[in-house]
Amino acid sequence: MTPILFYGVPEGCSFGSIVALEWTGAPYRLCRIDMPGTVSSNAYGPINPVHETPSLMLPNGHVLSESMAILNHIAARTVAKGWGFEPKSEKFDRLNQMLAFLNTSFFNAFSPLWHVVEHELEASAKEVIRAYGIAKVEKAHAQLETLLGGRDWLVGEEKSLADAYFAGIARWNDFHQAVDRRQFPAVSALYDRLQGDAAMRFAWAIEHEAEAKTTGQFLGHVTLQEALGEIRQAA
Ligand SMILES: N[C@@H](CCC(=O)N[C@@H](CS)C(=O)NCC(=O)O)C(=O)O
Repeated sequence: MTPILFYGVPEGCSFGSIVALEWTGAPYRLCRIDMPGTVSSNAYGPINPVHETPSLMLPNGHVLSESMAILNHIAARTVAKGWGFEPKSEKFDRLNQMLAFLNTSFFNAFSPLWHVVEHELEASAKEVIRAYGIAKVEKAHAQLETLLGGRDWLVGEEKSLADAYFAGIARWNDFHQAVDRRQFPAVSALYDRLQGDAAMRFAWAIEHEAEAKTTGQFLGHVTLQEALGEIRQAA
């Protein structure tokens, strides 16, 4: 069976997994999951019991969740193409380090800002939580600037799956109007460099239901019901 990526909209961190699938070039399908509606529904439970996106249905019908696990799964299968690295190599460690930083410090820095958007709160509470969130986002950007050390890409001399994941989260800064990214020149340059990438434009178009031109092997969308049917059949 061709893998299916369950991606969340709007503004999902699944964006990086879509870009990773495009870059690495294996055939895949997509299943669109609205948040918070469909993702919290009972129907989605068999896909991911913790009700989050992304999730990836594998060729054997088993489902893998967590961005880090999905990106490492994709990387491990595309070592020959240069997307993954030999387990005892420096680049293997570096990719894991960057993915871990992005998945914890960078991702979580935005949590207070999402909380303000997603919950009804007193204006004074909103102000305090938003200020806390902005401070966290600023700190995470400063840390990433240090980790980049003036390099063009997060891992090595070429773009990697960490850059794909970065792009999907870094855009939340624009959504929340948190910090001026230009304060962090290497992070800002990385973000801008990625905007011109065909897979980034594809992922954006998919999310916005615009005309999307694959440069990988995207084979189309399936509904959640169709995906569940395939998973049941494979069990
Ligand atoms: N640790 C998980 C976090 C996934 C996560 O929080 N996904 C969000 C979208 S970025 C989600 O599905 N939220 C559910 C909701 O909004 O109800 C991962 O890295 O994949």
